Amino acid sequence: MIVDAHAGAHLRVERLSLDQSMAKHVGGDTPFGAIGYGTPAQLAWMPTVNARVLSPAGSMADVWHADGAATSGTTGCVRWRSNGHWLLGAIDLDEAAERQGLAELSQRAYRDLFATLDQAALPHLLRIWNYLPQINADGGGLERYRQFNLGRQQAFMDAQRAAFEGAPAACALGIRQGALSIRFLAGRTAPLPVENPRQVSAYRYPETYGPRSPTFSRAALAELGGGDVALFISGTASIVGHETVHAGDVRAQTHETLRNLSAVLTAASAACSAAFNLSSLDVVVYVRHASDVAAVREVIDAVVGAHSHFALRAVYLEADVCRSDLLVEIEAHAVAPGTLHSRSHAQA
Ligand code: 3EB
Repeated sequence: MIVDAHAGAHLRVERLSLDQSMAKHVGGDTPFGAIGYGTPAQLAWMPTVNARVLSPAGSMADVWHADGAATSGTTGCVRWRSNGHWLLGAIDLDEAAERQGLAELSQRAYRDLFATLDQAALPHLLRIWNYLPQINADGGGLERYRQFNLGRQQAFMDAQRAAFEGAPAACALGIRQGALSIRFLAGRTAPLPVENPRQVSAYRYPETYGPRSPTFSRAALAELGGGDVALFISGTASIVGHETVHAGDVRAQTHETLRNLSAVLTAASAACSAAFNLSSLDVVVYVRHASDVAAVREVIDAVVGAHSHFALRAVYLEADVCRSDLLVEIEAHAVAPGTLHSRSHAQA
């Protein structure tokens, strides 16, 4: 019997409106998975990001496609979907119902996340999306984002996962209410982490930002099969070194964030043969104050181009950023043909 060892090995992604993604579902097979922005909460194959969409196109989804039979299951608090090559997972944990504080809940969420990867024999995290209710609120003497960082880093260390160099690409945003929500994508081969030379690595932030540092790399490059390379850029904000710059000025923060995105792109481009550029990124723009959207959009249009893929396909969401002085944060992904350079080459 001839078995096609490559069936399902190629992962693709497309950004669609909610209507377009539902048509994919009804018209044929269920897509491998999706992450919806402001989409209905009950779609099992499309875990939602529970934030208000501020862009005119309304609810959107990043829909992931992979051939081969996908199976769904749960491991602890994780709901997952996998075809044996790739795994998309979702965690939604309500603090009140679970009667656990945010640090403990985050640690448990990540413990179950790693158990899911072990069980599926898909050890490598490509990207994690974290959403915390009331991220900047005090949680008994420690800001809730800092509590999350405590539990997350502890779980990485308990699972003997890289909590510093080699941590996955991620974002962490505040939602008004609801559950602690974590979405993640994993696969068979290790991504190549990328840092931003303009910024101190987040896992090396000084203790003034909390007792345990955030566990993420600025970006990661991953081979998606079919000769494609994905670039996952973590949440990126107006931080230079380790300090927030342009507090109170959303336009200047947007300019600085775009400079940081460009710097990450340059670093990523040196580590692979794929051609990535700013104007072709699929971005999510998180804005703390909905009233700032017009100003953020003006800066993006001026710097990147009003008719760029970046500007036209951007999803704007109302969300709190992890430092109370940050007003805007942008995350991105892109896929292009190419291969990764070896680790030693990338770090040379
Ligand atoms: C920053 O650069 C902004 O805790 O996973 C960005 C991306 C941020 C990911 C995380 C936090 C995280 O520190 C905040």
